[in-house]
Amino acid sequence: MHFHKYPYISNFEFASTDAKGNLKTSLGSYSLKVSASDEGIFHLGISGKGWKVNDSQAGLSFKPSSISAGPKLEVSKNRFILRDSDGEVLLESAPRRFFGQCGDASVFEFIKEKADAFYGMGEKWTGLEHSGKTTKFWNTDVWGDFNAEAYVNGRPAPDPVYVSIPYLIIRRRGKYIGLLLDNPHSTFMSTGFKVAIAEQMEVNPEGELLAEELVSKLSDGRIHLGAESGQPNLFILVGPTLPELTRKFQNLVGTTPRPPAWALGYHQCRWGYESARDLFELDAHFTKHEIPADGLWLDIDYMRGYRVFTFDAKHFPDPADAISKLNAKGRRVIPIIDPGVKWEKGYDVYERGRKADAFCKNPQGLEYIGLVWPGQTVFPDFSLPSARQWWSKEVADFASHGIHGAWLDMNDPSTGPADNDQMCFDHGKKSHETYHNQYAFGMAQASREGFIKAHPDQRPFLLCRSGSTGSGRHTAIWTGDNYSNYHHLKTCISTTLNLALSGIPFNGPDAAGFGGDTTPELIQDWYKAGFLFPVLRNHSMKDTRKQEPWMFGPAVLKVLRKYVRLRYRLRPYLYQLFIGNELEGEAILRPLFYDFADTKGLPLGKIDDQFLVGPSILQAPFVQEKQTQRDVVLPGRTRWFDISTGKWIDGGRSITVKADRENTPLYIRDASILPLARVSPADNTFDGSKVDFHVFLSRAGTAGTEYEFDDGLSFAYAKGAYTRLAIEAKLSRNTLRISTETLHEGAGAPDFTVTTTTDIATVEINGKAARKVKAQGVPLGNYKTQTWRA
Ligand code: NBV
Repeated sequence: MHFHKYPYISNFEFASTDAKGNLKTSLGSYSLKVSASDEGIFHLGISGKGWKVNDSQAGLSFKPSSISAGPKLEVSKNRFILRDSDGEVLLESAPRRFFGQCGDASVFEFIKEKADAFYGMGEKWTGLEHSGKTTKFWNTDVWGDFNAEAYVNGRPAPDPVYVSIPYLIIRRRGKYIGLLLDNPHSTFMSTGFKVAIAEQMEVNPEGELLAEELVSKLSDGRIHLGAESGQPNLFILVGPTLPELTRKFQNLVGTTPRPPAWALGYHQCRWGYESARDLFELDAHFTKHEIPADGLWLDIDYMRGYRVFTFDAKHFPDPADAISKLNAKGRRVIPIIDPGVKWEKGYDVYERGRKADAFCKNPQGLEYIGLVWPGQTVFPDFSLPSARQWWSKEVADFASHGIHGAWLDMNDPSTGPADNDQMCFDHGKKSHETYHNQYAFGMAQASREGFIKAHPDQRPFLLCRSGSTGSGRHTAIWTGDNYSNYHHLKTCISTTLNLALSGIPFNGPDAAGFGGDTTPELIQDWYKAGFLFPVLRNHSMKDTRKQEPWMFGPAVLKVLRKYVRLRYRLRPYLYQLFIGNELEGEAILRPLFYDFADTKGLPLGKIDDQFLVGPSILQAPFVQEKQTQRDVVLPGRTRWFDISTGKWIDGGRSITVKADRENTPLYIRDASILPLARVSPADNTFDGSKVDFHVFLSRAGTAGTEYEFDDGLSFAYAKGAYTRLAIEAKLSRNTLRISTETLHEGAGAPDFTVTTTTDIATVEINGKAARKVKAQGVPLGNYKTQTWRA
């Protein structure tokens, strides 16, 4: 597989349309089916010789209907035209350049406009905005497939990486359009086709060599979305706003089921944690240093000779006993699970898999063998329902040790030095390419089923390396093997934002870098930047400098602890964002332009070192080495509350802030109500019913939100065991009036306090004077507050 070479557009023959709407090329006639759903999503399916079936496992929720209102799509007379409901052309092709074929390969072409901006594309390490890029979608094992300069320093950034989601977001004239290729094969995209050969000659999309003066005229170029093989299936979504587009896209690919609250806690991992002793030691450290923590992770060394679903007896004489003791201390144990099964006669997991005919075959019909941690290994064929069934049973047996989550690694799939081309699917009948990008999806799906089988009343937490369209329904994703340096700290922001816009809101990087040695400065900056990322896991590679929070002396420990505690204080807010994704498809972390429009002189589309955590929190962390000050864009016609100073700042402008060891630039949007946990600083227990509503109102006016809680653990919420209330806060003069309305009460009544920032003389809660009480929980920032209760 070439990562840096792409099907060349001049080799494609562009199809014509006939009277019946079929597409014709010299290879034959292809049927084109255009359908639309009520939500304004269009599907274009092309089938015929060579493209008979869609091999996608994404399982999209698309219900065609006969809409009359909303956007309109016409594909006829050799052209593609998409119009908005008001008739404005949103996207179009040039005449007879809409769909091209080159053997098994296919491409869709659209005219690009000069001011277009591009986002999404799943996991990309190449920045936030994707203009002028040509990129492939093929899951890689980054350290195995690229050289060190690329994966350490991003020169050039490795591409493609672990997750393949061929979804392109176009921002055009203030509107947002989404294009998704529902094709699991190797796909590609380019956003502004302009090929230069040795920087001498330029070629336009039609393949003619251009004179200098023509190049600039045509540099608007074209947009291409194509595949090297597989049935062409394109979904077209019209926002028109980015939140609407994201909600539509999330509902199409499936939202992320609400995780257990402990998954949103702090996680400690390292390649090298291998035994019960290691985990008890970690637990003792967290207790001693009063850092709340939920997850203790085990890397490959806990296994017996790297055999999946085993424990080394020396390290874990009684795994269930050790795990239950740790669970009793409030810690969860999350072991790594690799897909490779040791190819060994007598090893029970291998024998059962073989009996179930669950392993991938090579073209000879023999078990495909790769070379990974356990030595020679076979690989489950997750394309087969029967193999997924077998795997989920193995997972369920393993989970019965008291395990409620797993770390799913190496599912790119990584087969070591063995080329995975020969790894075929469906009993050897389907090429590797058909399921390569979906391998991790199938593994996550089967693993989730296994956990639910073992613990039907508990939500599992899975963290997976690779993935594809829809993976978010089964698992969270961590962004693979990064490095302890500022390049990775900065780029993890754009990577996580684009993943969030591509249907994987539950993601995050290894904090403070996997490879290389972190430094006291870097780890502090990393925690300050990343403490509210959906996944917060400290992970590092064997033989690198140890990076547990207490490894850098008391001053650094103090800073790291402060941010972990703040995460726990804000966990109910994060939990709301996850509920918002599950129910509505709302993004969790978002770029500034998700909630705010550009204002004069303040374009937001390229800001890649700031982000929003839900609608109310804006972060602008220090992500450059030795940076002493930075500019912060405060968007919108609103005010922002600076938690470091307790001052309100007008939005719609950029300010300069100075670096400060203990503080990070973090702002709360005016008219927000943040639900906070009322827990003591080191406490990691979750009780959503005990909440503190922190009201941010800069002047007379109203703030409102909804708050939902459940047991944070089971599926009972799906049967109604949740409580949801609407909260409104009205400030006039210096009286704050809080009113709550219960929208649903399935998890008992909430016990809430209210925290205010300003010199408010009186607070009324549901019509009665509230009394001042002592605050519970760490302060959000350096400003005075007052807590009240009914
Ligand atoms: O299991 C060892 C590592 C793991 O720590 C890392 O997080 C994974 O991304 N694993 C890769 C396999 C070996 C990497 C060189």
